[in-house]
Amino acid sequence: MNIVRYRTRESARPRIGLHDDGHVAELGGVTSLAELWASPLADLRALLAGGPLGDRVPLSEVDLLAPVDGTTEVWAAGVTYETSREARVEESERAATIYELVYDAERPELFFKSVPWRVVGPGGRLAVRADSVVDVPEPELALVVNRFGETVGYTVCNDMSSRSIEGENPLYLPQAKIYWGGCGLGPWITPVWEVEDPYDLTIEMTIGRNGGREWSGETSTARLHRRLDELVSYLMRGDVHPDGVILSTGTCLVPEAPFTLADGDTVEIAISGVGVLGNTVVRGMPPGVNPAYGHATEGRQS
Ligand code: DO4
Ligand code: MG
Repeated sequence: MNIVRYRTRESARPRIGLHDDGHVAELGGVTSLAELWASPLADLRALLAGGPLGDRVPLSEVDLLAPVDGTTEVWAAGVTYETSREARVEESERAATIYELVYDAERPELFFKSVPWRVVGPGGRLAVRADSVVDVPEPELALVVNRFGETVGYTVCNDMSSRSIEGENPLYLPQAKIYWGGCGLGPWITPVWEVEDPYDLTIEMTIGRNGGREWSGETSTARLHRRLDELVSYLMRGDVHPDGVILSTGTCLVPEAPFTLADGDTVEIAISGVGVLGNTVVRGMPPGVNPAYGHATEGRQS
């Protein structure tokens, strides 16, 4: 069973529901995911077990939205796998040692990644920046953490990254990581009690180009260099997250240079026991995506 944020084809209203066995049913009385993350884990579990459900609708008849809303922020951890440390050292000639230092340090690297309205959901368009030359998707297990710091679920995150901008200077990290179309989440939230061992999940990524397979790789969360609760505890230190928070846990798959994403590529990330997130990639912001006009962007989900 998974928690979904979705729309029916008849109405623009985002709904919260449960997905099971290829069907979706609306969770009565719940209007946002954020309100679910304001409850303790035990109450969430009781609600999902006994909450009033609407009619079951085939999944194919609804549109899944990015599973994040309200003021729930998306954060991410960096250099939590050896592969990521090696990739950053390689791309960052002048500041390579900072990645080695953070890999071994007690305090993890945590960075702000996205506000909900900027997150791209399943099937949506992710982007690479027009002013970047080397870009990769980063397939990551993301934790859904409630306001009390309890991990209540898991989802798939694509932490899109500009390797050329970050590689030029690590102080450019926010520009390499936070931009229109730079964060994918979905397809839903799998409750924590449905995943037996989060340290034994397979993560697969396939990048398609011109109808063929351009790159693919597979790894496991068993290779994580940090404990998940340790990452959460640092995120909750000295801060509050009243609507909960999503914490992406870092990448272990980095397509080797000179690979770079191209306009029209597809990216599919599958995490065993959690779900599959599929998106297409555009280069730059398409015409019409202009916040100055108060326009909803592709990434804007509600
Ligand atoms: O240090 C920069 C970001 C690293 C990152 O996003 C990752 O390891 O997944
Ligand atoms: Mg990352």
